[in-house]
Amino acid sequence: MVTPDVPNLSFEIDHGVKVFRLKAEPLKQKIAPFKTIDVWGYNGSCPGPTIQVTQGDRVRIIFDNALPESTSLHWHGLEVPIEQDGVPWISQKPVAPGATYTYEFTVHQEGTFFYHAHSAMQEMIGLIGMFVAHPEKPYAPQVDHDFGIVLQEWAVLPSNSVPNTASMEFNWLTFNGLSAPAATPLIVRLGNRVRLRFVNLGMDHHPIHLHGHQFVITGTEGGRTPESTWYRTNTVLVGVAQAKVVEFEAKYPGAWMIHCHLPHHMMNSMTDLLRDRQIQTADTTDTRALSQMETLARAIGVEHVHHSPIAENANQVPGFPQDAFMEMGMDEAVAKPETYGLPPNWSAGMMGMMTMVRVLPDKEYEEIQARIREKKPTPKLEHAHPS
Ligand SMILES: [Cu+2]
Repeated sequence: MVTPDVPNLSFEIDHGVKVFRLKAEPLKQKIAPFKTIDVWGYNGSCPGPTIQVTQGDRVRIIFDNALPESTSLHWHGLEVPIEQDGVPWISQKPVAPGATYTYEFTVHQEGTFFYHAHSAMQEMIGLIGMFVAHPEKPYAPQVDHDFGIVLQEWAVLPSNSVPNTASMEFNWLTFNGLSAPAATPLIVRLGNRVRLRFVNLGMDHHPIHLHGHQFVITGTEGGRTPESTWYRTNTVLVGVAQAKVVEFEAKYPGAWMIHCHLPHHMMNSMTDLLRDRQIQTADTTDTRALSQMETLARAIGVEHVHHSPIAENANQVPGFPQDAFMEMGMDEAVAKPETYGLPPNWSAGMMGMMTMVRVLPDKEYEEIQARIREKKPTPKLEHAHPS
């Protein structure tokens, strides 16, 4: 199981116990090529590194608190003894800044869980990570690809870097700590069976939609669901504090979107764009204004602001513009082996809580896997600026 853009947490074995080390600390997180924010995470990552164990494992987590305030670790969904539950003052004393605390329990469950600070604002500034317990006996049918995705949302005003954790208005939405198009595409082989595990710790429920395929919901935060409950769908509501696991056969080749379908969650820095939109509305045919906007955009890593055609009389149409100036192509800024071979300006259509599953025939699949192994950069696109 892989969590794209997030590392796995390594462990050592001590007399049969899997020993993990987690450190909560403040971090700078580059959520988009032109946006770095201040978050709190674990071991240099937000969301924190993924813990993977096998059902039946005894685990010990040695936890260091490098935050400026007290915290604790809660094992969300896991049936642990009360003294391991990680709730300040109820099941333990808070872990003071600079202090170390050891958790230890046996994982008798299987499924998709997570760990997080049990303090509301700390959750909203990023203190969450995935905890996956693989079953003793593999699930049937077996999958060829298994991906984990943590859903988070941030309220960070333009020119600010510290999320407002008390806000109800979110303008940056991330999969595994990255907004589209920065999130790494999921690479799967045509004909393979794919599992996606979603975990949500935020203020909103996210209806996650997959293009071009039907999936079945095979698990929740409570573990595997019986096959008799599986039904075909293509959108799964991942509620706050929930995990949802879906599986599908990757039957159709292509770059298929996976995204939250809330319209405002399919945007980046919405407040920025709305402000810019008003400027543009003054005279959208003013090419000078547009080139100024392009220059500004390039300074922050955006290759161009928009390339979709606009009607001659656009300014006379009530409601214009809607999405005309939302496109922000940045293929080069987000290029990596997993984006190799996508059509020019692909990144212009990717924003917010969004990624894609690239279903690739053998030859293309092997080519990208080889590039990933060799860490080969994606060559500069010949038509990065389509006209
Ligand atoms: Cu959403």
